[in-house]
Amino acid sequence: MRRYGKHTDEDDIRSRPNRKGNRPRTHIRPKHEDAAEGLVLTVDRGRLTCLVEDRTVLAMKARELGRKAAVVGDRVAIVGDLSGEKDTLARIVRIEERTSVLRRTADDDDPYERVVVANADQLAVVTALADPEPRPRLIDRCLVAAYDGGLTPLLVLTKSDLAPPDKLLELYGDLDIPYVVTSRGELEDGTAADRVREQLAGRITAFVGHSGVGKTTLVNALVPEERRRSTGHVNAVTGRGRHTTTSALALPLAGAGGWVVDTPGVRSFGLAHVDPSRVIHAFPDLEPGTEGCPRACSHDEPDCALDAWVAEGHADPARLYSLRRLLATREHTEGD
Ligand SMILES: Nc1nc2c(ncn2[C@@H]2O[C@H](COP(=O)(O)OP(=O)(O)OP(=O)(O)O)[C@@H](O)[C@H]2O)c(=O)[nH]1
Ligand SMILES: [Mg+2]
Ligand SMILES: [Zn+2]
Repeated sequence: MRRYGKHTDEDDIRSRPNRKGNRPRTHIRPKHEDAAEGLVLTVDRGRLTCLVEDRTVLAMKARELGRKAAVVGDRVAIVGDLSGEKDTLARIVRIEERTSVLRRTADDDDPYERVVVANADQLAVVTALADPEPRPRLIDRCLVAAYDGGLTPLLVLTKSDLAPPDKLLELYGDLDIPYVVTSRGELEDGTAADRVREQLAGRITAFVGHSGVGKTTLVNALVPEERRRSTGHVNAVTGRGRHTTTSALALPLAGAGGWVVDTPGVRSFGLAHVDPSRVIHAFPDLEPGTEGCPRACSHDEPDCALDAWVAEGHADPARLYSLRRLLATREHTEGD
């Protein structure tokens, strides 16, 4: 009998106790102990599409949740009609604690922060090598948001049929971020999807980036059509006749498992909410060097202890340079 090791874990996942749910609701229970578990797949004007067992159920927020908003990726407790049939509407009565939050503000002076995706563990920062031109400042800002929110970044450089990736890769080399480069031809022969999929297996990955970089094209290459159809994609046609994504959508990856979350293109990525001490967690080689820093050090001021730490040979100066470049990106308002 197998007791320990990898296979046991997988068996455990498969044999998870049956979730409660789908029981008819006879009266309102104050604690909703009969609620089912749902996963928010997409949100459209107050209507949330949730995955409950193997059905997609349309739901709205219960009044008792107050101002708290459920976002894509949220695990929720859901009650009411869970049949998933047409014209039914269930209610979300609780949002479970999040393991991560990807946040942005509209710009840096905007105190109103929104959660883009909950519970993702990886952030794919998608950048076209041309059309539209790459904007390193926006990449830097996405990276800071990832580090701040507890997501590990992945660089996805698209449209290498239009321009080479070398300059950009050099800029990010010292950050040790995994990357994938894709092109039109590789999208068509399936190799792009295969390589990207390797980086996504078993993880929840949010795709972010400027409009038109190819996020949806890539997601479509990763997720078979019938899966996409069952969740219903939301998009609109731009003034120039191109389809653009208007709300975030989570889609399951077949085979290796995991989820991808396609999101609408962003112009900027406001970082008003970011705390430098959370960002430095992503630099384990530098973090111990901050012990000698003054309180609330910005890590980019004369008394910062990191200069001495690096001068003593504990870490690579290029890493400190990269960290400071990322932290400095918070001081600029626009995204490029
Ligand atoms: N040449 C080239 N074009 C690509 C590639 N990938 C995507 N495109 C094209 O780029 C355009 C935009 O692609 P989308 O996937 O809609 O971009 P998006 O990032 O989802 O855009 P938004 O939804 O507006 O944020 C489409 O016309 C795609 O066909 C690529 O590798 N090479
Ligand atoms: Mg899109
Ligand atoms: Zn410091």
